[in-house]
Amino acid sequence: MAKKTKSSNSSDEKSKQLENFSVDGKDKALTTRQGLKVNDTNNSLKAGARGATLLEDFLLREKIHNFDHERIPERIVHARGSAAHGYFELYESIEKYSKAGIFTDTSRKTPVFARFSTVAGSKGSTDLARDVRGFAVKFYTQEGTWDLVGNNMPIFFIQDAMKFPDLIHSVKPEPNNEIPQAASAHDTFYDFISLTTETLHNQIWVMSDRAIPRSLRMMEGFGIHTFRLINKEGKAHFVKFHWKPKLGVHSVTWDEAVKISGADSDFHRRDLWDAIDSGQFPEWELGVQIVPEEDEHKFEFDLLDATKLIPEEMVPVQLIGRMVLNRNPENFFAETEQVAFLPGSIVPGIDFSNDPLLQGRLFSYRDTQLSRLGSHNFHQIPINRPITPVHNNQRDGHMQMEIPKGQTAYFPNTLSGGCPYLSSVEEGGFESYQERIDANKIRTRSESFSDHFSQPALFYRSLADWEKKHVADAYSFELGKCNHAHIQERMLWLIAQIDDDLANEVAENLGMKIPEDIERPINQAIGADANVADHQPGKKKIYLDKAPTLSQANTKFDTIATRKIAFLVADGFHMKDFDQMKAALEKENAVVKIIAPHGGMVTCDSEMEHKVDASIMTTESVLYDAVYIPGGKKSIDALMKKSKFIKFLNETFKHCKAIAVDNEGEQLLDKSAFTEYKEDKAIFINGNASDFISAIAKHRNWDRMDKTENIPV
Ligand code: HDD
Repeated sequence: MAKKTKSSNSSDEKSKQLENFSVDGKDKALTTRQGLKVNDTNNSLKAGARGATLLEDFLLREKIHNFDHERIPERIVHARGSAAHGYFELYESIEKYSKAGIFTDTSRKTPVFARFSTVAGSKGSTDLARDVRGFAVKFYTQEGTWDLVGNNMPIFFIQDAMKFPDLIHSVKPEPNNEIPQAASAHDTFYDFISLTTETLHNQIWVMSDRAIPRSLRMMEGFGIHTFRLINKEGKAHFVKFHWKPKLGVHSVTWDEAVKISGADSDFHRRDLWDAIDSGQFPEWELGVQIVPEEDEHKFEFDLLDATKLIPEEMVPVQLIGRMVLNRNPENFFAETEQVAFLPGSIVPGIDFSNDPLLQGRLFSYRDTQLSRLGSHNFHQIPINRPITPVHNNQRDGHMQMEIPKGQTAYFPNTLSGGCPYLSSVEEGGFESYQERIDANKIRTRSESFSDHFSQPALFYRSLADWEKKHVADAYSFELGKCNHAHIQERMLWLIAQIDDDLANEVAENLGMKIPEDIERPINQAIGADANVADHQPGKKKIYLDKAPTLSQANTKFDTIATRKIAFLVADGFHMKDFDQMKAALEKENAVVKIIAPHGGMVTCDSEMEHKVDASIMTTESVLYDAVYIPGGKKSIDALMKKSKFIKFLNETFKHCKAIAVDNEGEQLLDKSAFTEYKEDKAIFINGNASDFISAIAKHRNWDRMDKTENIPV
């Protein structure tokens, strides 16, 4: 679809609404919560300077009392998250599919609040855990709030919400010893996975690089479920939602993830905050895959099965608008911690499908907010308020913030003129899609959900060789952490249903054999026993040989904007080299960071001082996308004296990143563990900046992988 050209509304009603609730203590007197001005918040009231503290000290009691109750229960999943405000704007109306204002009115800039999260880890765990990432977007539309609560992977582990507690209990720390934190590499998870084979598709995605994103700004988002779009005539189309990041889809290696978690467990949170703070606003395009209802059963998989994706090669993603995140929260707790997303929050023009996973979610989110936010009035918390008027007869309860007027709290009524009144569909009143259902009440799993292997196999076949290697390494790490051989063996057999080479490589790394068969039925949990033999490559169930759009090798590599480039310097570095490279990189909106043997200032060969961004003692190579070393004998001699600079270089090489050096900088390469590989195509010695920039834009030079095995870091 053509990009929108005309300018959009600048009014951001949500920011204005939040401003009404914002409090700023700048140039204000300190007070109690009762508004009483305080003249001493440093000492408790005592019976004499050295006497006992007095119970009457209401200032002490209020301050400590409040402090004691500042924490609320963390989210039961997705506890660790980071969020930002922004807007969504439509390129062109898709009114033939949906009557939703957000999908028909191109003059709007709809305020949004997006929260990204890991799933398994506690609130204080690390950003770079190997995990799915939550991708939740709250659209404050003029017809009410729409919450699109997705993930960064297009499918989910399970098909029926009934299995969610089991899935989460299996991946969270084990109940006897609360180990491990923020990790799926343990027995209970793979015990459950190997007995519930519908999980294998999302599970292999978690073994891929998708689970360790370079940045929250460099990952896709998916609504996962099949939803419905409803147009003005009441006609429905099935739809799947996609978020396509402007910066492409890029990941770190597992070795980087392990080290980043130690060097900066807030890596993603800081990256998102800094990008917005510096005006490098993260951006995604919203895409839709549209399926006419009459085509519902044309696929080899069931659209209601959340463990299946629709390959873009079968139904293209139409890009219909963009989301730009351009404002950091004012207060983490008030906004990011208290935001409550509800998949059940929809607007006219959008509706649900009978996906059993979605159906269960429609209950759970509202329910969980009660224990998390403490009141059914959580929607009155500023960040959760719609920008549209709220009038109904729902009343009272803890923390009721509004003062309803009038004598009635019921409908119908005469005493309030029948108000708040009902709205017709034409006036914007919501009408559920009238889907015809002709079935018996039954507790079962649809036979159409029983293919658990074709799509994981398709995903794996579609990966580039370097991605496949990362999957094999990930399985070897994860299953290597399991202590029960029978669980490892089950998993090896199941992986062999996806790909023999993969299973053989993992089995070799585990020092195990792939069993001939495993105890059946596999799916004790759901009774079905998907006959895996049907799903070997080449068998009837395979509908695509490959789906190239699933591979990160086919993402965008057209920018180095916001990439962080480490400049390794010491006193006496060549100003000319430094200036030229810095100017070239910053012209492309990359971020240059000066790393020196010490903090404070570092002086170049023109006797000018430069502020050091990080001393080598406080930073690691894994926090940067590439390295540059300007010349200057004195500087290079000083760097050579610190082994950590050599380690920094060796790791940068090992992680297949670009390296550029000028003049005497080459001497540092000569001290590295990869001197024999100086001809590598992503190493530039007195090269030109544009080649270095192109190499950085390629994210990693994966051709180098076979040379990195012996790099000792
Ligand atoms: Fe969920 C939170 C995404 C399945 C029940 N979920 C939560 C969040 C995201 C998702 C992004 C964090 C929202 C935030 O930032 O506050 N969840 C998903 C996706 C799913 C999914 C994409 C499958 C397609 N979830 C799922 C199921 C259930 C839940 C099947 C229950 C039956 N999810 C919850 C929850 C959470 C939640 C327990 C915990 C915190 C919250 O709701 O607000 O209700």
